Amino acid sequence: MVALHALTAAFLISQVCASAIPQQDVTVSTTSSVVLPSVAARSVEAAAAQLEQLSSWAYNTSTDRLSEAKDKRHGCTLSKLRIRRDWRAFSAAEKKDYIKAVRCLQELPARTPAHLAAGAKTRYDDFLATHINQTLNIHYTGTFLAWHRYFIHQFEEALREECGYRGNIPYWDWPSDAHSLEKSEVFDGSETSMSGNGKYIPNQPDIVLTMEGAADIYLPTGTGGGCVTSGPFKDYTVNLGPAALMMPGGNQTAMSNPLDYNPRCLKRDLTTELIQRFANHTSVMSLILGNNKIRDFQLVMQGVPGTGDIGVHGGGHYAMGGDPGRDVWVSPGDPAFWHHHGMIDRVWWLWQNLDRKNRQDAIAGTDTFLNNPPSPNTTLDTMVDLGYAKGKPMKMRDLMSTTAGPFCYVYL
Ligand SMILES: *[C@@H]1O[C@H](CO)[C@@H](O)[C@H](O)[C@H]1NC(C)=O
Ligand SMILES: *[C@@H]1O[C@H](CO)[C@@H](O)[C@H](O)[C@H]1NC(C)=O
Ligand SMILES: *[C@@H]1O[C@H](CO)[C@@H](O)[C@H](O)[C@H]1NC(C)=O
Ligand SMILES: *[C@@H]1O[C@H](CO)[C@@H](O)[C@H](O)[C@H]1NC(C)=O
Ligand SMILES: *[C@@H]1O[C@H](CO)[C@@H](O)[C@H](O)[C@H]1NC(C)=O
Ligand SMILES: [Cu+2]
Repeated sequence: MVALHALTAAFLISQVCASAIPQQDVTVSTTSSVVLPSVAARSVEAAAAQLEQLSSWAYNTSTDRLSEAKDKRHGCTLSKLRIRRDWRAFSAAEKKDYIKAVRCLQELPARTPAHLAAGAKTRYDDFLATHINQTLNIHYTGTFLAWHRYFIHQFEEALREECGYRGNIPYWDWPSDAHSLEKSEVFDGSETSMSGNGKYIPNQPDIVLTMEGAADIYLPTGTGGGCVTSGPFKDYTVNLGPAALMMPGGNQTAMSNPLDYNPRCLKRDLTTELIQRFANHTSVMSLILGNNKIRDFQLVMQGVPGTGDIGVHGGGHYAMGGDPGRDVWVSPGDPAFWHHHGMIDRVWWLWQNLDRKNRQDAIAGTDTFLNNPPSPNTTLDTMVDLGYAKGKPMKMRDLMSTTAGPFCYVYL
């Protein structure tokens, strides 16, 4: 296995040009007369309206293309098209079906051989083990977006094929929760949430993300910190990790082998401020409209090292807080991971739709975390392999479109 402890984020900064990324306008050619925004609105309300418009436009163009048979490769047709929706748009019964299926995966036996990951006990853990095993090859790489697109798709397939789920995976619309994560339908602790906050631990010092050659990033702690106390995942155990868990006060915790068995409660530390700071409506719109090149788009989304910004991707993860929310490697161990990455995938989809010709197959980066150690450029022929989680190894080329098969979904 790769050197797990290499990820202190300390060695990373030297690899990246941390200079400001120019904000450019997007020119959009559309058959309809709709005028799309080209610059993110500074007010949160106006940016929210922009996101709504863009979302509606992307949905319309995607479905129009399908009805015109432009995307019918591998048999994706309008009648087969799946529609992924905001968790808020799920009915209570739909939410319960999804939660039931996730819990089912957490009870089915693992397929990962014990000698490869002794801690993988359940089918859910198979996904977690794959993510831990490949962390340094799927973040800050050319594969980041497509790998996670395939990963959540296969998770959805597992829910459907192995647990009888009939719906689609949801997304968590972070910016709409920027006023209060405690009241978010994803995290409110009710029977229809992904469980709520951790038990409150007072006086927790900040989280500190350290990077050599760059100022430390201080992230506030939240309103929880301990074990999750309510909702469907109250008694769920996280079996693997930690690998690089950021602790209040600046320490990191890790197992010598994070694939070993280490059962413990799910901890959360809901931190609304991190959504306000890094994943508000303006952040989302400026990410989408201000970055024409895939290199910039994916880097800004994950946080440009050295700028103090952790991006919408980091914002969502650290806002859940706790264990494994603050551990990049083990983050799929939090059952809200899939909601978060649904939104990540949606934002990429929105960005791609603005200029399909140039963005559909755009890839930048290499196969290693910030190209450390140096590795080949990622290309459309690079293989993505989810190990014992689910699905065959796939070429990047087949993971770039959500509607050209094998995928057949859009976001609403
Ligand atoms: C998308 O289509 C619907 C229904 O035809 C229409 O009401 C809406 O305005 C369209 N959205 C955009 C942004 O064009
Ligand atoms: C981890 O990755 C290696 C190299 O690709 C692979 O041989 C091994 O089976 C993987 N282990 C798990 C648990 O997926
Ligand atoms: C961090 O770890 C050191 C060494 O184990 C320990 O002395 C210190 O108390 C820890 N700090 C916090 C805030 O937990
Ligand atoms: C929204 O997020 C951006 C960073 O993405 C930040 O600069 C800005 O201050 C945030 N806005 C508010 C109102 O917090
Ligand atoms: C890899 O990508 C970089 C940046 O686009 C480019 O300069 C370089 O020539 C590429 N290397 C190879 C071997 O294609
Ligand atoms: Cu990941």
